[in-house]
Amino acid sequence: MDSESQTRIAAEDYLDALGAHGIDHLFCNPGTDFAPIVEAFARAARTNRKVPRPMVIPHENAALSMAHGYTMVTGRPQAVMLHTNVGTANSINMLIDASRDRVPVLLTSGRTPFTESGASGSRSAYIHWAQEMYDQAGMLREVVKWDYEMKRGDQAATVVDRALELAMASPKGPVYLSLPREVLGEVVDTPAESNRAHRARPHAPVPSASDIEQLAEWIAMARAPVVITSLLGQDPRDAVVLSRLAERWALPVIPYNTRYFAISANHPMFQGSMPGPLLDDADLVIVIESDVPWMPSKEAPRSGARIVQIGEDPLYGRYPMRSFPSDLTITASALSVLEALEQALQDRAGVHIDERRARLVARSQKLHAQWRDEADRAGRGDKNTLTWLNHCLREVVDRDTIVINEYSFRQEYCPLESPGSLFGVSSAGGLGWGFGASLGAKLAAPQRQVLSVLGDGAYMFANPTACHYVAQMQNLPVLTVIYNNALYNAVRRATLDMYGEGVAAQGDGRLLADLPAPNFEKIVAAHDGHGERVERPADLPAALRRASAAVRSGQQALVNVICPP
Ligand SMILES: Cc1ncc(C[n+]2csc(CCOP(=O)(O)OP(=O)(O)O)c2C)c(N)n1
Repeated sequence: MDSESQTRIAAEDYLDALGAHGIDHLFCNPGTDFAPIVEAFARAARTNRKVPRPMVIPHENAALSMAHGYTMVTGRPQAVMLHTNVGTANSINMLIDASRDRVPVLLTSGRTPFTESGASGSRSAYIHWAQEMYDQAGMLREVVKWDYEMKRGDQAATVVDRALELAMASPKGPVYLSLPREVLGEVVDTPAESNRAHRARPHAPVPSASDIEQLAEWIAMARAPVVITSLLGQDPRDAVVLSRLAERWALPVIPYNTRYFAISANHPMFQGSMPGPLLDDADLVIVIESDVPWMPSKEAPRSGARIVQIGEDPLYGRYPMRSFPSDLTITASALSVLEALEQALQDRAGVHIDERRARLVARSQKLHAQWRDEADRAGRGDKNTLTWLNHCLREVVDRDTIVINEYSFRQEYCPLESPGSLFGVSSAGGLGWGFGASLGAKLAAPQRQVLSVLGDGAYMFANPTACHYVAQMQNLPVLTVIYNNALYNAVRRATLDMYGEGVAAQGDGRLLADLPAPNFEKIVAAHDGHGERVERPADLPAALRRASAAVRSGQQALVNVICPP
């Protein structure tokens, strides 16, 4: 027996367990609680054991959004380790985003040593007393599916099994594990190989035959159906089947606040991103994976319309209040419902299908003409606009590009073609996600161009220095395009919406919303990146092309597009 196997510590078992579960990365922001993890990584490097690759990410939100980005591209959960209560607290914004969008991640953090002296790993730094909490997981329990504190060193493998089986069970989501330093440092026996208990994982739910029959019947009879989606496309196969169904059955699709690619804007059944116009007339509203399918304070389906709610958790059991009506509620994965519907509809004839198709194709052509006109007009204007920015993105977006959207991307002006090519900020709207997610996506798909389109506010929430640093140090050249309206426009809109006749409206709702438009392009330059500031519409296409060329040659790039409101 060599000296290392005599002193094998629990942290080694723990890293082995992560490796055995196919976790490629441990995104870390370390502290004094990490000593056994550092030792275990050092030992693993000497023995070539399969363990995750540790990466230091200099802000916790960036670490978590990177894990999110990696998983949304690969489907495989990753692990994050942060420093005790303080590091964990810093990450909760991104944890809420992941939680609401059902992205599995194993979030872990050290727990300050519980022994004041006497054990290996006992408290040895001033902070170790003040960092202790009565219930460290309490601050995030509401947004994880499971939390646990490892109690003994010999638990490492079973605890990781348990964490990941729950993270991956439908509906997926983050889980949390705290790791006391003494426990990670415990000396454990050399593990017997392959003593792992077999644990078959459950599949996502599938629909009942009778529900599918009912829905197929309603689709066949409907005069004006509409499909509203938000999370559909999380599994890229969803979009392939939806596209076929929409084509065959003349089903208009509205990806409303979509976080994934559900359908291409070039598909004739893509009917814009707002449900309002079609909702007024619809007699069948099929909501697939959408927590908020319309804004009830402003619009609603007409009375008598049949409403169907479909999703892995169609009641959104973790949302305190949600009261969208439903005539048929199906707990099942989007893919299983779409595939079953395709089968069930095969032998039916649609009553209004020809009329429906003619009407929707004409509507689509009209919408496309409008969007083109808007873009033409925007290009002739004297200032950049959201429309022009999106239209110009066509210069650099190809079929292989991954687009990350934190507010400002619109397929209407820059249609995408490929399932798995679009990812948007969570329905929780915790800003600061996009930049880190783009780094995670690039790590997952190094051969693809990754473009994130961010508001200036969203960019600043991402701790941009930390993200540019990661792009540089980890060689992750991503393209960041900032829609810089020098404003928290969402804040301004909310003020004007509620107090349009109020005193705040006299200042155009800008109180607490106005921002300066700093030279963000100089921040990327500080990290050896390519940065450009674009004031005039005519200069934008070439600037984007230069930035994309820089990215393709391995340099991160940022285009600061000044879009005065
Ligand atoms: C972490 C976090 N803090 C605050 C907010 C509230 N908020 C919503 S939108 C917004 C403004 C975002 O600004 P920007 O990205 O520039 O987009 P714009 O509203 O100008 O389109 C803010 C502050 C939030 N969503 N998330």
